[in-house]
Amino acid sequence: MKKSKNLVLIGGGGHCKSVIDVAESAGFIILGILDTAENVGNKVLNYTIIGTDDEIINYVDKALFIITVGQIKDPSLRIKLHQKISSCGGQFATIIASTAYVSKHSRIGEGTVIMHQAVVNADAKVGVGCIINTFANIEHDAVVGDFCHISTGAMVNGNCIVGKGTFLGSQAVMVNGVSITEGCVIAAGTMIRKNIHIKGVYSGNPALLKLKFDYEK
Ligand code: JB2
Repeated sequence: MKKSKNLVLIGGGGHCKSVIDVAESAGFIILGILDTAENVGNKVLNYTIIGTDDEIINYVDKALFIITVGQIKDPSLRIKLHQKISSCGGQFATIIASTAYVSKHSRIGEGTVIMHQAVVNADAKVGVGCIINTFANIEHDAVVGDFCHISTGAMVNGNCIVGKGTFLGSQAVMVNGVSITEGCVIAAGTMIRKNIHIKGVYSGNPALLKLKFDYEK
C-alpha cells in the first residue's frame, strides 16, 4: 500500500465524522483513528479507534496524519497534536473534498482539510493545519494563516487576511480587503467591515470587541 494515500486520524468525535466523509471522497484509505484511552476500541462510522496518541510513532512509516479534533475557538490542542506528530517524524496529508473547488493557482498548507463545497479561489493562500469547513469561501488573493478554522459558510473575501489561529464562525463575512489579527474568535454571523487589530472575541454587525484576550492567550 502506498503511504501517500493511507491516513491515520487524530481525534474521533464529530469533526472526525465530517473529515472521514471528505477523505473517502478524495480517495484516501483510513487505517484507523487515535483518541483518548477510554475510547480505544470504539467505532466512528466504519472505522475503529485503534489506539492513543502514543501509537503515532507506529504509523509514521505507514500513513499520513490528519488532525480531526475540531477547533471551536481555541486552536491549542490542534497545535499541540501537530507538534507531537512532527516530533515523531510524521507527515501530514492535505485533503480536498471531491466537491470542493480549489484553484490550481491557490496554495494549501499541509494538514489542512478543505471540506465539501468549499471554494478556494485564484492566488489565495491557506496555511498549515487549517479547517476550511463546508461551504466556506476563500476568495482571490486572500491569506488564511496557520491553524485557522474558517467555519461553515463563512466568507473571506478578496485580499482579506486572517491571522494565525483565528476562529471565524459560521456565516461570518469579511468584506473585501480587511484583516483580522492572530488568535481571534469571531462569532457566527459577524460582519467585519474594518481591520481587527486587538486580539479577542468579536460579534455583531458591525463587529464589536466583546472580550479582550491577554497577550499570551
Ligand atoms: O489529545 C487528544 C484528544 N483530546 C480529545 N488526542 C486525541 N487523539 N484525541 C483527543 N480528543 C478526542 O477528540 C475526544 O476524546 C473526542 O473523541 C474528540 C473530540 O470530539 P468532539 O465531538 O467533542 O469535538 P470535535 O472537536 O470533533 O468537533 C467540534 O468541532 C467541530 C469543528 C464540534 O463542536 C463539531 O460540532 C464541530 N463541527
